[in-house]
Amino acid sequence: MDKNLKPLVSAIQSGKKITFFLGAGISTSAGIPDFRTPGTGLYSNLAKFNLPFPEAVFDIDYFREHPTAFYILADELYPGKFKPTLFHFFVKLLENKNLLHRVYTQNIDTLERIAGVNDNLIVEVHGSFAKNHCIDCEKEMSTSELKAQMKKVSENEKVGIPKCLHCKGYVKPDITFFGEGLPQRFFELWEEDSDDVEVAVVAGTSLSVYPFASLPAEVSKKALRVLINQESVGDFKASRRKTDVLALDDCDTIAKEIVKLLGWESELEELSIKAEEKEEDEKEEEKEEEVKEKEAKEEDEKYDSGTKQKESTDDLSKDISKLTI
Ligand code: CNA
Repeated sequence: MDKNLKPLVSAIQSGKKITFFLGAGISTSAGIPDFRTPGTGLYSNLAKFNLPFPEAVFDIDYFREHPTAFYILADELYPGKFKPTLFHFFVKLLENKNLLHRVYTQNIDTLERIAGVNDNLIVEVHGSFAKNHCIDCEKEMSTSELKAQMKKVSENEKVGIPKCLHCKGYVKPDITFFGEGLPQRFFELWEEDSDDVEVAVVAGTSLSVYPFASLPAEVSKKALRVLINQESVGDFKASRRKTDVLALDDCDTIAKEIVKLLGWESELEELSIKAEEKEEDEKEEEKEEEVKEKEAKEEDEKYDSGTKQKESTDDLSKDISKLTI
């Protein structure tokens, strides 16, 4: 095992900024399967969908005809169910130290944001679940409407398929499918950043989806490149540079080692505790909101039935008065 982390630690200590290139492997310890790990990866577990080929679940042409497979998967993976990993907090810690240049992530789980990394520093190269659009008329649908429609399950369906309120076309979250273009923000920022990468940390990715997979090869020869992954991949395998650092192990384990070498362990722990507290507060607020909504609904219903009762009493007294007259 090659885990010579010293060059990376020295670069961090000398104030060099890190640019991350991330993939599904940094989120597996959160309970989200990656694509390609044999046995546990999503592609090994797609048999239940009877797909013509595994990638079809994220293929725009297949989605147009058969949106259910994607929505069953989306229901399982929808953000909100998962917590950031130690690796995500490591990224956040670097931001706090003003040592984070940018995070290019292929992940659609938004765990970088949930860990608190500033939106401006994140480039979600393959989009995310943050917004949704109709695939026909391109009108936006709010996430609350999308989630409500996913919950509207009819017979024989596991998940509702959201349809556009304007044209009834299928709606999908803005995650980039095979056959779609990448977000403009990616091209703009990579144009700006590509010459400025001092330290490139590539983590948890098989580097097999292009154009993302070619980014590590595009960074300057002067930059230090580090691969943190279970296996050697992409340009690190095909065109390894003399100065490359390969840390072939679990992402969290390596992040822990780096943080230990930097003496930042208590700060990392504090970050995850704070995030946990924040999450609990948010859950508490959500619960309070639900109770308030329920009370307001009950109040409305009481009012409605009171009005109805009054109306029927009024009707009755009218009838009685009619009778007496
Ligand atoms: P991939 O092709 O499944 O590769 C994952 C890589 O990570 C493999 O090389 C694994 O060996 C490695 N790996 C897995 N677990 C660990 C770990 N704990 N520590 C270190 N290495 C590990 O996934 P890529 O990200 O390369 O593929 C790009 C796809 C995956 C993008 O389009 C994503 O949208 C898509 N994806 C995202 C998520 C997510 O958002 N969490 C989940 C699944 C797939």
